[in-house]
Amino acid sequence: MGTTYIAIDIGASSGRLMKSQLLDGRLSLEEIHRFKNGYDEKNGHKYWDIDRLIQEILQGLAKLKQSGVTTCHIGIDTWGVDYCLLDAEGTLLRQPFCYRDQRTSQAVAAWSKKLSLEALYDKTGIQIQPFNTLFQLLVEDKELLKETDQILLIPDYLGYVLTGKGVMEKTNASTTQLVNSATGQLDETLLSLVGVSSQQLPRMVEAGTELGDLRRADFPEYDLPEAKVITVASHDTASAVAGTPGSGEDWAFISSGTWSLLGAELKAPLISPSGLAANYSNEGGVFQSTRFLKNIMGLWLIQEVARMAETPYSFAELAELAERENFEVPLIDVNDASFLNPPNMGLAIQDYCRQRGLTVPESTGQLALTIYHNLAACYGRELTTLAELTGKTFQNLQIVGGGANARLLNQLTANATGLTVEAGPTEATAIGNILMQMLTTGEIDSLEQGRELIRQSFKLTNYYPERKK
Ligand code: LRH
Repeated sequence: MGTTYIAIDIGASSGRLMKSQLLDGRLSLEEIHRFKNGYDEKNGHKYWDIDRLIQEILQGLAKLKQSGVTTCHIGIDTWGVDYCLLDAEGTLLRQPFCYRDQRTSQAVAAWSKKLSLEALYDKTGIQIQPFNTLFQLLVEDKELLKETDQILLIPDYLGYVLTGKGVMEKTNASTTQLVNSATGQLDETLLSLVGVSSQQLPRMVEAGTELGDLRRADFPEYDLPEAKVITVASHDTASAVAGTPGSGEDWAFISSGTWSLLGAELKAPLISPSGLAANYSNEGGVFQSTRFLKNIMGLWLIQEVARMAETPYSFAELAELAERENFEVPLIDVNDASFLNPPNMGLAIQDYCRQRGLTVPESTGQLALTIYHNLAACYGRELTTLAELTGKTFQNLQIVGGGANARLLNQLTANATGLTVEAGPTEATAIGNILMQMLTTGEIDSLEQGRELIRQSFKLTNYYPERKK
């Protein structure tokens, strides 16, 4: 029996524990446990229920033990930027804020009085987004910060709960906008400008290091397997790109989930005034690579339309409704700030169109078609910008994540970009998480080998640009 690897992969809308083994040159992948995620609203603010997420992880691990697995390796990845505040006893001081909370709506303006956005981008190479950890810390409760012994990013906090060891994993650290791109270390000036001392942050580690053993005795109410926790690429996007089966130099990617992260893997950061103008990020990737990418509003738009619809449509049904529509689709900017956290996404899109004298999508199908068309159009524009900024000529576009299943969106994307789209795997994030574990245990030797394994193990679907009729 080969080594059993468990990916704990939690995104903004769902979490899962996936089990994998390397058998006869192929990766197996089996879902052990899946659960919903989403922020809670309390006193007008948005928080993650991190205690529930921990219970879900423990339930999943107990299911694994019940199925007969007694030892395994574990890696954890989650969404970026958010963090937990801990006191000297390691107790959580408050449930973590969700990055969509309104508290940072004025933070970028407040920051610009301290240091220009140009200087901030120059130092970090990170896209200016109000929810970056830097801006969240700027508006953080200063009294609570005084009581804070350690600040841990979400996946690092989960690792800390399981093992008692606190670290700051590098790929996710880059999303904080507190890391100096030239040194790869936390930037003391930025830290002092947000009122945090480097003593409050744990040591930084590379993806692919052992964290520690699962402290089973801390969870007597669960029957858990013996496990070694490995720090993987703990930022979900970093794991997703590690789990993207691109080969050669000329591929771009879209990690398509709640967000669409569109970009390319580079050997070094690319920081320039045009990168800032186009708002591209240089996020840290595995093995010192750079994920040069842009956050695009993504399937959040469709998730929110589905959530507010009177009929509980599945995403496949929404796509069918959209395909049946025949109306003049309005051109909208999917990244407009009004779509970040509106109470009702359908109404927000209608208001946007009305204010600009555009055709107003009325039905759920029209709204869905508007979203799909405009996401694809945005991908088309951004790929042109990406090619200009990087000097690359892209041959194909790899789409991974839940959105790799969105047939209509993939076809519209092939049409809008003029590129062959290779879609899949949908579980690229969990797979990237597992590949980093296998690289740490020595079961595979290189990321290239891992990406080749993905091609051998999972079905990928091609979409080709259609000629206009
Ligand atoms: C995607 C993601 C993205 C971040 C956002 C907060 O899940 O990690 O890379 O920018 O969530």
